[in-house]
Amino acid sequence: MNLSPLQKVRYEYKPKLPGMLRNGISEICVKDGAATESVADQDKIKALFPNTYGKNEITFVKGTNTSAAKKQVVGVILSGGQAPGGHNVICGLYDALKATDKNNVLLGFKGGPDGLLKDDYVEFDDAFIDAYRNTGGFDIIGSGRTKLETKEQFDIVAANAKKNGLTAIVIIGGDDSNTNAATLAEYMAANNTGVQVIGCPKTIDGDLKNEDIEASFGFDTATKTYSELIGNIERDANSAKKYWHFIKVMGRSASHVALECALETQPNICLIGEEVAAKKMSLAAITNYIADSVEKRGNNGENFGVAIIPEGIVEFVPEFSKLIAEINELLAGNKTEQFNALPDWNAKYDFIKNGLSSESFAVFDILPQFVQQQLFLERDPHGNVQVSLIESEKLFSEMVKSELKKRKEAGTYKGKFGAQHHFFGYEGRCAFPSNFDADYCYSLGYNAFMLIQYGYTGYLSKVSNISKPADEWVAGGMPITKMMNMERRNGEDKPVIRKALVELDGAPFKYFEAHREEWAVKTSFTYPGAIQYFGPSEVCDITTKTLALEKGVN
Ligand code: FBP
Repeated sequence: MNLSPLQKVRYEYKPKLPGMLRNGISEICVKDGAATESVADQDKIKALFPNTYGKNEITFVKGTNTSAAKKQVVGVILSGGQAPGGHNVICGLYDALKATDKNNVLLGFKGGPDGLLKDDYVEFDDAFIDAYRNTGGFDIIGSGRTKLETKEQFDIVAANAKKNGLTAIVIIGGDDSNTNAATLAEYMAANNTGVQVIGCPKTIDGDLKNEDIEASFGFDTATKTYSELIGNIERDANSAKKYWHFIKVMGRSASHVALECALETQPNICLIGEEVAAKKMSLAAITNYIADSVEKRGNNGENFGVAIIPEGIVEFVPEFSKLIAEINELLAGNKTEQFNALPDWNAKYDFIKNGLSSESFAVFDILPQFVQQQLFLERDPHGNVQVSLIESEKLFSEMVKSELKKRKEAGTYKGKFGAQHHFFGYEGRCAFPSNFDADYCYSLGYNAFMLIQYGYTGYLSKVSNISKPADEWVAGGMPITKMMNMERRNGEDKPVIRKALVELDGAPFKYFEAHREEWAVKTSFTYPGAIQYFGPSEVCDITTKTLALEKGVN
């Protein structure tokens, strides 16, 4: 393998463990915490998870290790979208497993949940693991998005687990994957398989968190990577003084990534989906909000700026969600073929006009034609519009352009408007993990093995107090059912982990709200620069602004 200089030296990095896990395996014991309840719908969740519901939170503390000696054969999967640090979760898991007993075995199932279903795995050894320490990506075993939810699937996983002598399975994933982990844990317990299931909180989106899980891994590195790029663009904008940059950032649903990037770079505009939904903002209202900033800055001679748009924004605009729902209906069944057979866009436009309600058609009609057509081009496997493919950064810049034209004609806007568009998503998901993510992920993996060794199942590996230096981190476990509630999915009530959206009364949003009016008019950009791996702590160990504000630390 060709190694870059950074890759070579990152292999040598020794991730930091929480203080209480540093004394060696023989010095780790369990302190029981309080019993837990699900975040909502307690009776229903309890009834669905009779073997794993209501268990105690636990913390690991220094003391004699009282876990029973037992050969462990652990299977691990990476599930869902890539997030920086995934390799280190596996490295931490491997190191704790081998430090406990060198005869223990770690199997990596390939391609996400499919690996468990197809019994497709590799057995890790030192040389294999050493080639992935402190590196980005999920290429060690790959990932996948197959949902593990049916009894048939669980039967197959149980049979493969039995065949390989698995004592535990670790699922490294986001809210959907950890919902699967909870359901699989319950199945394994109900069927006395002896297989424990432990989850690890992953997702760059930052929406898998609660008072115990302070951050999902990957959020730190991904937002620092996007913020570096946004800062560079801000500096370019401030140098050339001729473009407005519309930058969409990943985050399928929640706007945590956009908010963190805004706190790090102080752009002129950042939309927050959760606020758009709470205020029931229309597309026109959002357009006017951005156009006001462009107008004021243009009239001050500053014909440039930066606007951050969260990937999931359009689904938070009530009128747009309604339009999408009507389009899904309009093209249901064989009507897609009928639509596609129409000779040209004019005929299609008439079909749409006749099929939509007058309110939804009014929304459709103000969209730029490329978005109108995009809505009818791309469908997901269920025949629905693929909202994530809508180029919302272009949508808003086009709408702002038309609005500014009107303002120019009315004589209120005197500036010039030229736009550039960017989408930052995949650029950040496989970056070399920051020191924080390298340490946090290694600790999550190491800790996951301690949970296995002490016999827990249906738990999420939990490392908290993470806004402080690693020696003050607290390691333990939280029953996954604590995060669950009932939600409607495909016409059925299902137990799922509740997604943590941006809280509009939370400190990160409040800080942004208090400053955004000034940022909208006055150039206030900040340039975070690249992630630093070596050097003084004040540049190498910067906590995300989100976590710092939530925890009240600077
Ligand atoms: P997870 O929730 O699985 O961590 O994935 C999040 C994410 O990175 C989103 O930000 C993005 O919308 C999506 O994955 C992209 O998915 P894909 O890799 O399938 O294109």
